[in-house]
Amino acid sequence: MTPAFRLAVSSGCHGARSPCAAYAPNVAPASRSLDLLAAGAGVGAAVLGAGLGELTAAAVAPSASPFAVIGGGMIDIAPPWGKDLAISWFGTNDKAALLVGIAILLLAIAAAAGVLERRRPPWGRVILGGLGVVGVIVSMTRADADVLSPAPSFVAAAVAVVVGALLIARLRRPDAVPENTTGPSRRTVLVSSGLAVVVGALAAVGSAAVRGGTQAASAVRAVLRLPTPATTTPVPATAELGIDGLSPVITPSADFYRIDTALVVPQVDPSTWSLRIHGLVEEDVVLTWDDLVALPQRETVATLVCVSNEVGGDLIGTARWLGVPIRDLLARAKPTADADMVLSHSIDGFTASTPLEALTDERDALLAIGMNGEALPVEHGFPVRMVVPGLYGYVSATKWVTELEVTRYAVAEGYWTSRGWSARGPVKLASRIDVPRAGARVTAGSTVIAGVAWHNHVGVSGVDVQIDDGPWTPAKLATAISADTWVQWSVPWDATSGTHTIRCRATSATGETQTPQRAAPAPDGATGWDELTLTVA
Ligand SMILES: Nc1nc2c(c(=O)[nH]1)N[C@H]1C(S)=C(S)[C@@H](COP(=O)(O)O)O[C@H]1N2
Ligand SMILES: [Mo]
Repeated sequence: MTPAFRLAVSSGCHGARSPCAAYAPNVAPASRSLDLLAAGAGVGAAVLGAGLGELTAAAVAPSASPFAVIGGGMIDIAPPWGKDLAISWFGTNDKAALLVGIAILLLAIAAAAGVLERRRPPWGRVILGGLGVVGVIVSMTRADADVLSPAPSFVAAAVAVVVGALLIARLRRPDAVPENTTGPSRRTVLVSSGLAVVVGALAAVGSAAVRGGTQAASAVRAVLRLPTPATTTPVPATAELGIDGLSPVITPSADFYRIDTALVVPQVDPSTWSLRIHGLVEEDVVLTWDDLVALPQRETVATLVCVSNEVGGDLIGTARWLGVPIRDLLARAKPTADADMVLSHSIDGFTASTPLEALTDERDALLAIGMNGEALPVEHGFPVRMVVPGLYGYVSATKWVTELEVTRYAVAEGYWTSRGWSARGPVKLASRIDVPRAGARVTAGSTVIAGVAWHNHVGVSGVDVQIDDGPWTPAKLATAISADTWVQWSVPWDATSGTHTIRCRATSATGETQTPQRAAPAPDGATGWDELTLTVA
């Protein structure tokens, strides 16, 4: 007979429906020290579960790590302002911040579940198990889910529930009553919980090692030979002003900003990759990697910018892209006359809505396989992504692309459009001050102000700089590589001591001058002049 049952009988309650038999004996006595131990046991069980879940993921379902699944689900359901806030607070570290946030939240829930499990079993188990069920369901609904996807979340939850229940049951033994603070059960629970945390952490570290060994895409990428381009875009020597601290006109791939919804970078093997063009077309087209690399390749230079880029922000870069014009591929499929949009699909479920016209007009919209002379870095879309001059990334630059669905704006929308962002996203005219850096030490005397300006696929005709309330001074422009790229600019400055505010504004090739009107990035890109206040010594 369990102590609980004996208690129930001796207190005179009978029958399964009797409220005191069902609940009262289950309520453990209040005790701060026992609650603390129970919270610790909850945390131990959760860390062990999470660690073994990560290990399972690394071994059998790389994209279904419980953390990635919960985080991915949160990214997908987050309100648009949430994404905005995350990017403005954490920039390209937004994913790390999300994972840390999830870890803290899960630990708090696990501690609370532990306390509850001691006081009112089985509610602690129900909460941990419930989290597991959510993980399993979300893992099965992700775009890249397969049969093994639920396994990591299932393992994590099962371990957490069983270990948590076993540990906390010990805290309900007769020797663990509040009055007895030295009973063996307490010690067992304390030591076991600590051990669970250590083993869980080791499993998590181990999973990173296992993952490193199975990064399928980077291994394939390392030995891949790219075809030589049939046509290239020259980069004039005068495109680079050679000023210290000024963004280089071509951004090294390692410094190129990364923005996407993928917590675990998709691992796509070129040998199994294919692109399907379908929808409002006369002919469905399927293209394999071998088909793609056999086509004449073009190397272009284009600036890519994120719609979330704030005034003065760094979510922008310029690269040499190698690929095939999307126009030629669409010509094979022959879009029907009623089509006005191409919804590109990534293997991870992300979608972008690109105006059909931007993919069929004269611009170099590419299905790209190379970046700066190498295969695409895995996090920049390996093996194949889109790059469309003139449009923000969220409506055009689909990474790990596998499908072009020819459709209409009236019937389909892209990932960010369904979250409140504009359906079409032409890049706005903008300019940024790079030199001097904010907070830099500037001494009085002759120095230089420099930066970059862009109006993708339109071109920049001039940049003016204003110091304090002085006149606008035209900057010297470097040679633009093309209308699809940003351009460097500079002006000499005879800095006088004191505090100064520097502003810049660009004028586009069509004569439009940047508006001073400040607008937030949502829903279609920020506007306003970049401005820097500094003290000259
Ligand atoms: N598959 C996928 N592709 C994507 C995204 C994404 O979330 N998933 N984000 C887009 C956005 S918002 C931008 S700004 C660019 C960024 O490309 P980069 O990371 O190579 O700089 O990728 C685009 N392509
Ligand atoms: Mo973006």
